[in-house]
Amino acid sequence: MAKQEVIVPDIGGAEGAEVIELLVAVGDTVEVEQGLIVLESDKASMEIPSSHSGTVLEMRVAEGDELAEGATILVLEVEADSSSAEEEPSEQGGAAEEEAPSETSAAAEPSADADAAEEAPASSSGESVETIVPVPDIGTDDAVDLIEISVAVGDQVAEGDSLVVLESDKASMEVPSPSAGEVLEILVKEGDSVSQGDPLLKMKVSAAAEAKPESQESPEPAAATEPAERAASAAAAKASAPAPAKASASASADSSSAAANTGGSVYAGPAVRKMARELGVDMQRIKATGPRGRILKEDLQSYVKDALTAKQAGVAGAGIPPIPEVDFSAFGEVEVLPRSKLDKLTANNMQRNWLNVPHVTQFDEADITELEAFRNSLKAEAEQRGTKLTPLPFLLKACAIALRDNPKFNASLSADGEDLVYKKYTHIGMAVETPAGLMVPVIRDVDQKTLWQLAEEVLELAGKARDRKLKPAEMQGGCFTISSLGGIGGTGFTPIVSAPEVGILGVSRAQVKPQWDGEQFQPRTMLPVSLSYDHRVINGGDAGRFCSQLVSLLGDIRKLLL
Ligand code: CAO
Repeated sequence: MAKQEVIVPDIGGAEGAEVIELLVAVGDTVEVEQGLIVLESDKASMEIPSSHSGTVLEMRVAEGDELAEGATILVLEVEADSSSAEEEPSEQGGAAEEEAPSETSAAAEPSADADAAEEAPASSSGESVETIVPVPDIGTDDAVDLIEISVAVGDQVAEGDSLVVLESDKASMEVPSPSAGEVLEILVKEGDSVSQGDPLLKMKVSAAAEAKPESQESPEPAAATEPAERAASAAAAKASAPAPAKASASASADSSSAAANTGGSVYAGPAVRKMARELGVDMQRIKATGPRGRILKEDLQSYVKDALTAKQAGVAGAGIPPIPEVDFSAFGEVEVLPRSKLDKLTANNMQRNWLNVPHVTQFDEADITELEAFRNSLKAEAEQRGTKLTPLPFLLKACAIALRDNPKFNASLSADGEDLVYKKYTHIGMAVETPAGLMVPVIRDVDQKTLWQLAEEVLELAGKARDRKLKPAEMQGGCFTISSLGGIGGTGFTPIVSAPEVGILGVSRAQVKPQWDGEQFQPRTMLPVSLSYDHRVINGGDAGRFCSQLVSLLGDIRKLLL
């Protein structure tokens, strides 16, 4: 057994490529050519394969690190005669010796480029020359698909601007312009299969710009190439080919791996992926408009713009697609009336609560036959008192007791979701329908009030709501809400929790129904109740107990005294 460092091979001159994914961990057994990490520069994403087989002893990199050629990725424990991706006899000598030789780099292989690159005559002024930009070294001899042409004839491009996008089954990469200039002719079309050295397009570039890369990029003697060829070589060298060297010829730029960080198998170039990751955008949500479903930079930009606009309008939800706009007048006469402020506020609150709270609704029926008999017996007294005794005060009283005995229903989640805030008071909101919209005044300390006090307060607050005389304080501090449609009708409904409260009771219209008493059916007045709750806080069992107790209290109002 021996230790073997695995290093970043020649990655086409991409300086400071970022580690975006670790594909192995300490203890893993890896094979030769198995992907170890995914690197991404602003031009390409690439999977770096292992040069040896063995067991990972030590990871030397972490996600987010910036690596250059030669950096150690990890240390393997290898068999003494471990196979490697390279055939150099000197590989066992250590990391430096494993490094793929650079003779296969684009700039060092003038022949392929030279074959492809037409020599172009210099312009009459001598200041600019025509040159052919070929497919650079793309780390494989196989043909790859040309999936996007990013420029048009006549475009002025800057050095480094993307000219075309190539994609193999393992990599997608942009071919940048070797220098500033004008696109004269496009020699390929989308969907073509191209190989290293194939001509892509003809450009007019300044002679000075063309001369620059020669000294910087090409190790070849100047005499070996004419200016146009040198420009082509420079293009290849600069085109951030992901894997020009032998060791990295199989170093696939695995776009799907990169995609995993931003949302699975999406079809996009590395620059777009990088931008999406920086912005924290899940790429699977982006509508692609590029060829073959490719996500373009413009698609990402319009996604972000839409998200921001929707957020400002308060309708973003969780990235939920908007409801399409319809021209209703196309189908008949319409009248458009502005919504009240209250309506719009309620709509926003409802949507916020609906989207934030995982709702469950528990249904039950209370036998309120005795309650109704008692309530009817008090009608005259209610009138004398100048009030009205509906089922609602009984419901308030019963809920106060159920809240006391099931304290989770009287709690709220803390803002960070870490704690539950148990309230030691029992303030219950009551939904009131008004011409202006829905209002929810809050009756305070329900547990401490008599039925008559509650009846008076229901009447008073409902009246104030309808007259729009409620003060803000009278609508704040609720722990729980009752929404009673009993006076209106219906057999059941699912109310929306008013977060940060965690429960709301819906009350529907009582009906006389046959109930089996063990021997025969009896006509009983049954009150349907529906308890919606925040399932982040309340479990089904909690809700079942709350409802059972409520039904039991309403079924025998003597228990309200206990
Ligand atoms: N079953 C049968 N009858 C019922 C009942 C029920 N569950 N609840 C009330 N009633 C009866 C009352 O006893 C009253 O009858 P009488 O006049 O013969 O006594 C009649 O229905 C009307 O009651 P009410 O609605 O005036 O009084 P209330 O105390 O029941 O309710 C209030 C008060 C303010 C809650 C109610 O008027 C209201 O606005 N409800 C609408 C709430 C709402 O819109 N919820 C939906 C919110 S989400 O969109």
